[in-house]
Amino acid sequence: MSKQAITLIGAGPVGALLAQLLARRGFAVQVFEKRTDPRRVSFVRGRTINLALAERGLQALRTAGLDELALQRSVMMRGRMVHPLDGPSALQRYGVDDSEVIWSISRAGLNALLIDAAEEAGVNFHFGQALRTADIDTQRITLVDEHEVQREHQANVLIGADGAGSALRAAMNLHQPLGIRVEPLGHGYKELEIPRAAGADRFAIEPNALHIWPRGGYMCIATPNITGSFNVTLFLPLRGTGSSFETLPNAAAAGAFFHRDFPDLLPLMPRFAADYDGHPVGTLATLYLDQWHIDGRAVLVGDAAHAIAPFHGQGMNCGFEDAVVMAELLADSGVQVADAFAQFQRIRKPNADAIAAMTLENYVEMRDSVADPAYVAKLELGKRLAERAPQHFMPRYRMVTFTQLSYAYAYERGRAQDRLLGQLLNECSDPNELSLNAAISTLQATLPPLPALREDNKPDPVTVADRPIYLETTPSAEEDADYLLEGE
Ligand code: FAD
Ligand code: E0Q
Repeated sequence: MSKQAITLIGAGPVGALLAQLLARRGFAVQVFEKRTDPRRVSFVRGRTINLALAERGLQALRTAGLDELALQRSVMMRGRMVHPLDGPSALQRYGVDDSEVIWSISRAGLNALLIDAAEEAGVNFHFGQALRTADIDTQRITLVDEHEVQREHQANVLIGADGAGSALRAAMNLHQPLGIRVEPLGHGYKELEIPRAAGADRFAIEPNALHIWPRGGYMCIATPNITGSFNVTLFLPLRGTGSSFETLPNAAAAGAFFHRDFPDLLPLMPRFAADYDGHPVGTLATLYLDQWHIDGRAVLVGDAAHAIAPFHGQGMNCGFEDAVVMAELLADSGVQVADAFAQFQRIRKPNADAIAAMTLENYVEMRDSVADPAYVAKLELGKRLAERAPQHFMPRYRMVTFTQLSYAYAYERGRAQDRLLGQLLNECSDPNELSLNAAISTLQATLPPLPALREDNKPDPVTVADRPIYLETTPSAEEDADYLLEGE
């Protein structure tokens, strides 16, 4: 019996991972990738951005048997190191301890690892082959190489993992409007670098952190590389009379801006001028589609279906979840491909919408709210409730970053928790004055318990959209009551 053939467009992180998972499930997978083989080019400048790998992405890599390899190439980030304009920098831990950390990994390195693994599983890669057109009716696609030499290919099952600017999405949309909506953020980004330091230390600043220089309407971040250097990303409005890429078009103009707003960062970047003038401004947007697939013929995954802003570090993590769900659905032999695609959209779209929304909120929070006393009071009370009533309260950042609870659940639960915090603090503005016991009983009376915790203290995943959001297993009445009896 011949293996079912699948054609994938794009060998980015999501395409390469999905290709491997499908090949391991017995599919014959062909991948067409516009760029040259990332393993053969010695050094690609530009998009050597690091990615923050969190629990969801790591779990997908476990499924693929690649978690250890990925972690070996990563640098642990315990939290956000915030660098204010005046005053000392401070680490805000992401999790409760070192079991809750995220990992900085080079996009290129991770991509190469995924392609190697996919090839080993039997995937056939065709590099330097860009999708030009796709005729959904005849299921024929046209590909072009760098010399514009065309090639045709019959693709009966077509999966687009070709990123935010997806060519397959454009072709599908010609066949049947997908309801594409692009919401530009109005911000762009530029990649800079802190080189590896001389001497034994290697790292010029704390290696085990994601560094943030928040400045209101804009910010810089830096993430560590295993080699000792850091990738720095400047996020800045594209236009406007204030500080923007429009008013700071080149290093000559941007130098003074950095000198004024990032005085501790600028001296760490000896190649600032060359990087600023040499690297393009990337643009950022959120992408929504009503329809991710055309019956059983074509479907979109990862950024091609739902590109989001980068401010929660979840774009790739979300795309990796897509890949696991898609491979599982397609491998179910009792299900028609069209039903698998429909099911995929039904399961994943609410989650993609939720992380898109939470990411935009995280940006505003990071930029503005850290200084807002009402926000800080909520954060503080939330932390205490999470300590004292872990079955009933979990900070949203933790649900998103360190669990596999669905994004849709995290969004909904986060909103309910936030409303409750507002209510509690409304009644009593000083969180130190608030009776924690009373707050806990209100919490328990208002919100159902979180999904049950596994032995490793993490809640079980709630991945399927139509499963009840609140788990069947609830803590016993006695356990519940324990929280009420604990003293302050
Ligand atoms: P892509 O990575 O875009 O890959 C698409 C692939 O398709 C590419 O290889 C491309 O060459 C190929 N392709 C494109 N067009 C064609 C064509 N016509 N024919 C054939 N091939 C084609 N996510 C995180 O999880 N953590 C982070 O910390 C994080 N930080 C980010 C920071 C920034 C500044 C940005 C912009 C994004 C960040 N993201 C992060 C998001 C992450 O980069 C994306 O979600 C992820 O790369 C999506 O993977 P993908 O494989 O779907 O698409
Ligand atoms: C993370 C980890 C590009 C990027 C990636 C990230 C994060 C941020 C700010 C950015 C969010 C946070 N964050 O620190 O709240 O947790 O990935 Cl800008």
